[in-house]
Amino acid sequence: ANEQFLADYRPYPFDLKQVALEFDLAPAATRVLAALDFQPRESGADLVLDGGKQIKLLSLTIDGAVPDAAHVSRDDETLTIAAAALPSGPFRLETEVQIDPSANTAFEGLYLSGGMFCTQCEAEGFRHITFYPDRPDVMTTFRVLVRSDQPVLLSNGNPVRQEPGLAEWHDPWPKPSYLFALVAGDLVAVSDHFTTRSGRDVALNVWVRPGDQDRAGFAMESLIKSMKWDEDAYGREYDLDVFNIVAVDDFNMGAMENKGLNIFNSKLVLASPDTATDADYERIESVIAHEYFHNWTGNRITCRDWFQLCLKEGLTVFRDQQFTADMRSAAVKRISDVQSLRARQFREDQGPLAHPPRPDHYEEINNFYTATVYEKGAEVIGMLKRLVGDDGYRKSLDLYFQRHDGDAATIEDWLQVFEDATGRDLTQFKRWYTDAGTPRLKMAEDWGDGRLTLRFTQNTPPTPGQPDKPARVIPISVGLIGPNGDEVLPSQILEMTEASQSFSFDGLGARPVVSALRGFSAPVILEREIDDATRAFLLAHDSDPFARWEAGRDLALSALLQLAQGNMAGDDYIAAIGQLIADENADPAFRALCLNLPSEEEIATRLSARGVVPDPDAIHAARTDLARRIAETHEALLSNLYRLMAVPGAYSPDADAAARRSLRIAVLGLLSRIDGGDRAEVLFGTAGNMTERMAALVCLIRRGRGQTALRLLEEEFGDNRLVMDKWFMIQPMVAPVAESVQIAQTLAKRKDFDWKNPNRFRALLGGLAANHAGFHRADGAGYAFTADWLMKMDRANPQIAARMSTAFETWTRYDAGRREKALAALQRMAAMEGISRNLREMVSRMIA
Ligand code: B3K
Ligand code: ZN
Repeated sequence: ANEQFLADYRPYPFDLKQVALEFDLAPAATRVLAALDFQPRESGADLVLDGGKQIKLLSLTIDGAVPDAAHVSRDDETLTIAAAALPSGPFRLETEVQIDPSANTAFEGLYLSGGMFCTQCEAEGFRHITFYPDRPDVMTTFRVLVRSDQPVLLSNGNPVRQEPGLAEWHDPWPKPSYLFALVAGDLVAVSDHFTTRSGRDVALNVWVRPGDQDRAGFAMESLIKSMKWDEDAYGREYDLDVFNIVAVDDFNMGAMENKGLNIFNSKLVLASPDTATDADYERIESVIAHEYFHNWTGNRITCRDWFQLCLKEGLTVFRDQQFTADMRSAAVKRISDVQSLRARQFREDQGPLAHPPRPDHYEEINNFYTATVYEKGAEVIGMLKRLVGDDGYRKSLDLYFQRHDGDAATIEDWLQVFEDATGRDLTQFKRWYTDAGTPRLKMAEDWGDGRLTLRFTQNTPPTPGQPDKPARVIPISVGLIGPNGDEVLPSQILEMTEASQSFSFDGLGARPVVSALRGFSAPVILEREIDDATRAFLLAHDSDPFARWEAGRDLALSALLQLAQGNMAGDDYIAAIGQLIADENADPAFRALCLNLPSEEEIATRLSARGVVPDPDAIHAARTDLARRIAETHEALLSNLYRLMAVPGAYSPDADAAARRSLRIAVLGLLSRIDGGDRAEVLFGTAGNMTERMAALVCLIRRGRGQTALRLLEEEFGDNRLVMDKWFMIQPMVAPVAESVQIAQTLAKRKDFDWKNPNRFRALLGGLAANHAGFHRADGAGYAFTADWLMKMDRANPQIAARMSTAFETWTRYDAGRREKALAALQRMAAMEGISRNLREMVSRMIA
C-alpha cells in the first residue's frame, strides 16, 4: 500500500523561487515547458519531482546543460535527479514534456470538457501536467504563457499580454501548485466590477458557453455580495486586478478556488427560474462565496500538508455558513446545516469510514474530502467560537491572518493563535481534531428545593483504529423555561470537560423545562429522558429556533421509531404539528422544516444508534403512514395554507419568496398523499418555475402518475444538461421500492446517459442510493447494480467511483441477508483487476 503518515512530514529540501510555464495546447499532444528556479535548503539532497507515467519527457536541462543520464531516474510516480548532478547553489531546471488532455477521463490535471481545455489540480493533479514538487508547502510565483487557437485563454493572477493565439498571465502571490489553473475555450463573459474598500478596482467575469449568458447573472450577484461580506465580516480584501469564474460541464466536484481563476461545475453557476430550483440558487450563492472566501482561508494561508485539509475547508465552510446566515434566515440555515451534518457526517462517523477531522494517515487524499473534514471541521470552529466568545474569535482571526499570511500552516498553528489571542489552553479541545466519532451526551435532571441539577455523561464509541476516547470539551448551551412557557434563564454555555459532570441552578420557583444543546452547540448525540408532552411543550414555547425545531423532530422520530417497529404511535406529533401549521407568526421556512419528516435514512441511523437493526421496508411504510395521517387529520388547515402560500407575481429567488414556496411544497407533499396527486398535477402544468415543477413531479411520481410530466419535461429540456440531470436523478430516487432498480437499469441504457460526465453519473447512481429502501432492497439488486457501475467508472474516473462507493458505508447495520449481499458486492469490487488506489482504499476500509 501507499500509506502516507502525518508523523512522517519533512520540509521539502529546496526552495522554489519562481516558476515560468509555457503551454502549447493541442487536444492530444500538448507541450509544456517549465522553468523552475530552485535554491537548495540543505546540501546533498536529491531533487525528487512528482510526475506520472503518462507524461512524456522530451528534454531536461539544469542551468542549460543536459545532466548525465545516470543521474536522472523515473518510476511510476516520480522523477529524481541525483544530488551529484545538482549545483550547490541556486539553479534552473528546465523540462519540456508532452501530455494528452484528450485521453484524460479522470478529469484531474489538464483535460477537455466539451472541446474546452481546463484544469483541476487539487489535490495532486499538477503532477499530471509537468514534473514538479506537487505538495502544498512548496509555494512560489507563477508566470504562464498559453498558446492556443481557442478564443479565450485564462490563467491565475493578472493578465500581462493578450494577443490572438497567445496570452500571458502573472500571479504575484506565491502559491502551491494545487491552486494552478488554466482555461482555453470558446467562452463569453458576464462582466461587472467591484471596488474594494481601499479603492482597488477589480474586473469580475463569469465565463460561460455562448448562449448561457442569461443564466450567469445570479452567480455574479453572489460574487459581489461575497466580496463585500468578507470585507465587512473579516476585514479581508481581494488582492488582484481581476477575478474570473469559469463554468465547465465535466467536473469531479462542485468548484475549485484556484487563485484568481475559480473553476466551477456548471450546475453551481447557471441558473434561471425555469431551470433551477430555490435550493439550486441558495447553493450557488453559498458555493460562490465558499470559493471566494478561500482566497484568504486556503490561498493566502494554505495548508502545510494534506493532513491539514480541514484547516482551510472547515474554516471556509464555517465562513460560508455565516455568510448564508447573514444573507438569509440564520435560524433556518442553522437547522439545515445540522440536518445535513447528521445525514452525512454522523452517518460517516458511525460506520467503517469514520476518521478524525484531521486524519493522521491515508492512501489516497482525494478520499478525504469528506463531510467530516468539511462539515465537522466547521462545527469544531463553531464550538471554538462559542467557547472564546465573539470578541475572542475576532481577535484570534485577526491574529491568524496577520501571523500566517503567506504560510502553509497547520492545525497546531491555528490553535496556537487562539491560545495566544485569548489566553485559553486548548490542549483538550484539540481532541476534536484528532479523535473520530460522535460523542453521546446523556443528560439527567434532579429537582428539589428550588434547585435544578443537570448531570451530564459523555461517551464516544470506538472508531476504526481508535478504541479509547478520552473526554472532550463540550460546550452545552442551556436555557430554562418556566411552566407558563416564559424563559426563566436565557441561554448560557455550560463547559463540560469531564466524562461526567453536574451543573446546578438555584433559586427557582417552580421546576423548569430544560432546553438543552440550543443552537446545536456541539456535534454530539444528546440522549435525555423526556416524554412526548415535554417535547410538545418545547415545540410550542422554546425561544431558541433550533431547539424548538429539534423538539418537533424528536417527537416525529419517536413516533416513527415506534411505527417502524410495528407499534402504534404518532398522535402526539400529529396534534403538536397542527398548532405549528396554524401559527401564522412563525417563519414559513421554519414551519416547512418542521413539517418535513425525517428521511428514511435518518430513521435507520437513529434505530441503529440504539442497537436496533433497521428494516428499510418497515421504515418506508412507517413514514408513508405518518405523512398520510398528518394530511388526513389536518386536511382543511393544510389546503388553506396551500392556497395562502402561493407566491404571486414573477419568480424571484430571494429568501422570503423561497420560504413561502418551501412551506407550500411541504404542504403539497402531505396533501398529495390523500388527493391522489391532483394538486400536484395542476401545479406542474401551471408553475412557471422549476422549484414548484420539481416538487410537483416528485409527488406525481410517488403517486405512480409521473409519466406525462416526465415526458413533457424531456420534450422541453432534452438538450439542457442540468435539467436532464434532475430528470435522471428523481426517477430512481422517488420510484416505488419494487421498481427503483429496474428504473435505474432502464435509464442507464439511454443514449443520453453520458456516464463519463460526473453530473450525469451522480444523478443516476446517487438517485438510486438516495432511495433508502430501493438501494437496500432485500434481494441485493441495488447493491449489484451500483457495484457494476462503480467498477466501470473506476476505469475512467477513480475519484468519482470512490466517492460514490460511500453508498455502501452503512452496510454493516442491516440484517444478515442484506449484509451478505452488500459484502458480496464489496468483495467483487475489491477483486477487480486494475482497481484504482482510490476505490481500493474505500472498499478495503468498508470491508475491514
Ligand atoms: N478545494 C476544492 C475541492 C477539491 C477536491 C479535490 N478532490 C473545493 C472546495 O472545497 O472549495
Ligand atoms: Zn473548500
